[in-house]
Amino acid sequence: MKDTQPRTIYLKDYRAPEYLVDRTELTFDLDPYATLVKSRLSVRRNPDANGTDTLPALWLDGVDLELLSIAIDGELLPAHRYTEKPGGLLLNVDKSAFVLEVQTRIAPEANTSLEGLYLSNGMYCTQCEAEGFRKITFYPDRPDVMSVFTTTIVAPANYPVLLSNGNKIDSGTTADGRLTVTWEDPFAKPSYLFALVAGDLQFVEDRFVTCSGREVTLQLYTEPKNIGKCEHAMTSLKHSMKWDEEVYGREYDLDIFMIVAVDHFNMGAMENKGLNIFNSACVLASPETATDAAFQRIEAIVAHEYFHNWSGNRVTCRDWFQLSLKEGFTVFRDAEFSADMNSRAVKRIEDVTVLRTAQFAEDAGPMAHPVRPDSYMEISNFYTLTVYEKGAEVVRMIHTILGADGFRRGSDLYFERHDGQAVTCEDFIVAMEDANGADLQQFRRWYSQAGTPVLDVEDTYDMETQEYRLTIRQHTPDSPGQVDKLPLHIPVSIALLGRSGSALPLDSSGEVERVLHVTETCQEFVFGNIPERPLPSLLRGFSAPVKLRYGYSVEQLLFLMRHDSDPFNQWDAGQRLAFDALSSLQQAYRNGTELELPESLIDGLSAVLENTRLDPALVAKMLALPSAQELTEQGGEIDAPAIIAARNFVRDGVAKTLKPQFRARYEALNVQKPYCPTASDIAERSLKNTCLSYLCATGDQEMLALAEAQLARDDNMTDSAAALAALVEFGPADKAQAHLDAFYRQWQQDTQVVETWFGLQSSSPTFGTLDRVRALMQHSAFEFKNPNKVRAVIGGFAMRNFAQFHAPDGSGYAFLAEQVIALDKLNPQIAARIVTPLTRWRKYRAEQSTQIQAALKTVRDSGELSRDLYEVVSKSLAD
Ligand code: B3K
Ligand code: ZN
Repeated sequence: MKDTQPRTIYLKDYRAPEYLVDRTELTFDLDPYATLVKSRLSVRRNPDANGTDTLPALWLDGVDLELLSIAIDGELLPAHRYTEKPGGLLLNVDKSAFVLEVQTRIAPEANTSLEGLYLSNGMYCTQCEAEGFRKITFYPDRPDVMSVFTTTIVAPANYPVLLSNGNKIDSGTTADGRLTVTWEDPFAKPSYLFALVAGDLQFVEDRFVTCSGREVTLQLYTEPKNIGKCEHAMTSLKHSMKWDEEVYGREYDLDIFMIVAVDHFNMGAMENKGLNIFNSACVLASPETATDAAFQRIEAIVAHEYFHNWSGNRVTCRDWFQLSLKEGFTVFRDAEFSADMNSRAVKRIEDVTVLRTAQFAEDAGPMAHPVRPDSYMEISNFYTLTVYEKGAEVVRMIHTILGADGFRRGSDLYFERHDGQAVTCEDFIVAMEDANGADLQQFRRWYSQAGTPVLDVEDTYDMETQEYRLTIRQHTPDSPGQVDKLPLHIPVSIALLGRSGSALPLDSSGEVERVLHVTETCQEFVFGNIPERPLPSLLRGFSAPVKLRYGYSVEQLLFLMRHDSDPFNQWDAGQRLAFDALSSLQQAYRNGTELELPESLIDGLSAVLENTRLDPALVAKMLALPSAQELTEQGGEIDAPAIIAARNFVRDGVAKTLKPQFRARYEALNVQKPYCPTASDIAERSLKNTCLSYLCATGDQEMLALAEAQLARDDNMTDSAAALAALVEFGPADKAQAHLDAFYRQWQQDTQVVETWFGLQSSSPTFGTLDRVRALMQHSAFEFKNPNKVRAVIGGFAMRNFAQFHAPDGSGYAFLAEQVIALDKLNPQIAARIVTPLTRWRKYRAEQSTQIQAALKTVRDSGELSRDLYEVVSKSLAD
């Protein structure tokens, strides 16, 4: 642990930049160990900076750079004019406008943090968000300094593809035979959107004609071996471009849009202006190698990065506290896009599952922070589920409050008013208010208060007056640094179901669904002319990111599962039923009493399984029991063995009891047809494979043979991976190993499939033991410096293998601590993320809690930690 703590940065300390950079001209002379970077910056005093007439010193951020020279207006600066400090350079300035020239040397080959300029399989690439540009050259590396960039790249002839942002304006060969290309991006941008790529790449090309008739060239670059895996991303890109024109009126602005796939990448993708860089796993797909989930993820991420061109690039963030301004909004945009392209209900269910499983846990843990954080030590730690997913829910609530047309008026005004600016979440809300004459004063608290609000709902019905009353209480729990929270403005969408199952009219217009605006700590809503005691369908479509409590009986939940016209609530009723049953079973397990199958749940699932009118994808979602991870969010102390025992008991019971129905639906859906990633085909495969998994859970040889036959058919990765996963989880270990070996032999040349293969083993609750995980780390295809491999093997075990990670001897925790310590030396961002399961120690029962805390302390005491890891570990251990 460090003796001196990293500095905490506060939102309240924000100051406008002292200097602006109108133009940034860069030249890169590429070399793995000694890349020369020359920058020529047109600097001027910021007229809006608060300050005196005397010229302040100019601060330039810079990390891991070798400074070669500095000149102002062509004159080399003597050493007394500047001071090199940790994290940058302070320059004495005697003019209010000047040209600053800086030369630095960097070593991309030595850069394992994958931030700044680095090499991936011999390809040069960059990642600058949030603060990676300072690893390339000295610069005011903050998003409110926006500049027009020109970039020249010089490279040996074995790097024929040289890319940067904007339009290519020049290319040629130097006297010594090296290649040179110059790019210019006419749109002023912050340094975090800068990108450079150089390699021996191939590309596929397409075109898109925008709504105003301009033709845009679309190019997708990969290593030659992957060139056959680009079609889906290209199609997704064209769909995204069209959707953004139709739904938001946003047209693309450059003549070219490029995407590059790289194997070494810290996250999914990056929206660099005109030159998006993607993690290969989030862009490359073919039916033989990618699952349906991968196809849908690619469509969503391509859309997300493309949408950033407006929500993030044309209008960017003033400072990093405003990150959700671009991320929350863009996640909302991509979610709506995916909902329009696929099943809206299923997309919503998937997003809410992530939110309730992981974001709620974050909001209740030591790193809890508001959607707009007040402080941070390391901004990379704030690319969180709260900023992204809860941020998107906040935008969704604005959409619900203002309606689709009002929201569009607001977004039009926001883009028009702030085009070319670096702005704040407040500016976004003000645009929404101004365009609609709306008052979102109280709503703003969603940006500043952390924690998941809890709504307690009670109701009464008076047969005589035909009045139905709903009483809603809201409460937001304390979180680190925040107590006594104020009531929020919460839109709660509701309907009232009558005995027949249909929704009762709420007023004379026949309206059957209404958004209640909950703004008080305790509030009553009265509905007149309700002819019978209704059953409320609450928080329809999950209209707010809250925990809602209402004392539904088992019968009422079964009724909602059958009749609710809101598919989300239909699904959620089944989840509540399962949650209740599983929590009673956990209690029984602890008491040592015999476990009994919950008949009502079986009845509910049986009805769902036989309902051929429902979207098969929704049926698959309704059949899935809450994951072990979701069950940890039930409240109370987490008892890992009890969760596992209860869940396995119900799963096996459901499998055995409903085996004939699972078999029938499996057979009906198991038809041979060419693979197509359409919503309806994806839906059918998801139900088919859900049935297969239950069938294999019976352990019955005949059922395992169905999976073997499906694996042998081998015509698409969705079916192959599902069959293999079922065999690995439920079949005998020796056979599982044989299938895994054969699968590896077949796919060893394909990086993405090998990653799937790793993940499938390390996350298997039966097969993925710690010994096997350690063995996987010794496999020739495992690479500690590659985040995808680390996420697949170590992340698969620690984050998706609840049973093995929580082995009673604590070995899983000690293993994770050991890996985190090693990773921190190479890649702090990945280390700080993968440590997450250890940060939740307080939630577990006594012995586990002590073991997890001890593992975390091992990390803390292991020596000097990166700023990233220090922040997470110290906050998690703080009293
Ligand atoms: N904006 C990037 C995330 C950058 C993360 C930096 N640590 C990807 C995205 O959200 O679109
Ligand atoms: Zn984003």
